Amino acid sequence: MSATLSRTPAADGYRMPGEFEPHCGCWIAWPERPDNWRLGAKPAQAAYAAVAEAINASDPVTMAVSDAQFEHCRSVLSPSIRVVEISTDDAWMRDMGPTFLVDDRGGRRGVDWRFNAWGGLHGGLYFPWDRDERVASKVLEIEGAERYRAPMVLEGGSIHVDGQGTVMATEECLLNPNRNPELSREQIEQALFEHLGAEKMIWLGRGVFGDETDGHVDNLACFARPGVVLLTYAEDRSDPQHAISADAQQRLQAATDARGRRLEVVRLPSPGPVTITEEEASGVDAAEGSLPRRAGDRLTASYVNFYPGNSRVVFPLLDERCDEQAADILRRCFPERDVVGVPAREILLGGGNIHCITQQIPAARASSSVTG
Ligand code: KQY
Repeated sequence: MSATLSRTPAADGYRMPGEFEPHCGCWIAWPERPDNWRLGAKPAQAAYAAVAEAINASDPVTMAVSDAQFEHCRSVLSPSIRVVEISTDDAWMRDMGPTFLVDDRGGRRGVDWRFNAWGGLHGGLYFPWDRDERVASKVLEIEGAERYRAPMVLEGGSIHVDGQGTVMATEECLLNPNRNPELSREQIEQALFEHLGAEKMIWLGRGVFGDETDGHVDNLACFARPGVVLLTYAEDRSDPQHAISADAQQRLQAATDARGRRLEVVRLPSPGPVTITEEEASGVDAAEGSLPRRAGDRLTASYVNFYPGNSRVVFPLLDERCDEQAADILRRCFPERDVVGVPAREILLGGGNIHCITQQIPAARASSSVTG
């Protein structure tokens, strides 16, 4: 394992940029485990490959894959996608991967958070998770980026930043005793500020109804740019998601960001409810310690779970009754980018979506005042 930096990113002048800022690449990991992905992960692999190709047209993609799947993965993906061998336990690069940071001198480093598979032995989604735990340091090694080892459990999908000092997360996830039971709310905020180069926290309450990650913010809300938040919103008052979205909207409208701005909230439709079919459930292998998949269970479908690439926004197609409406809203939020939908049901069946399986590398840029 590579050496770690001894100070904190904030002390060294590093910050996590907003995801809507320019990228120089994107990492994804190849799905394989049959107790999370139906039919030996073959349909999920096709869906991941489609996402990788869609993003690669905008941001160069690197795919992490096991030795066992290397040749197959290499043969499926375009030659311009880099394929590297890394052992993983599953395929959620957002959560096990590093959080990349930049400074204003053209530097790029990364945070390697502790990972416990979304709750460890108290509600976590599988055991063991030691290969996932080592992924962030390997990615940073390959990217030639120095590493900060954070003293807390955190998944990348549980935070969003505006790149200008504001962090957004849910209480359901970050304050869950299955992540950092020894840390108070204030200590968690402080650790986030030190590792993301931020100074203002916006706490939302619960994440999307039934989210097996304990309510990651990346299914509920994200920054489209500083001052503008996209929020998944269920209009149907009888849907349990309605109260969750309404509460999030209220909190966002009452908040100001790190620069003192009020936030504009843009609603994205809530698809579905989307549920798992008998055929889909029966294709997943049962295994001790893995989350069972049952016919009729509601899936955590959300259009907020998109990837904002440099020239295209890649978003999940989830419900043909509202896919086009979601695309229109995203086009209005990102008028300079193409908005490209990719069929994402197979990723959703595994418990997440396009944002959860990706990890952007921000472009490193020296600001002119530093370079003179
Ligand atoms: O959505 C995510 N960020 C990860 C979901 C993990 C699901 C494992 N079954």
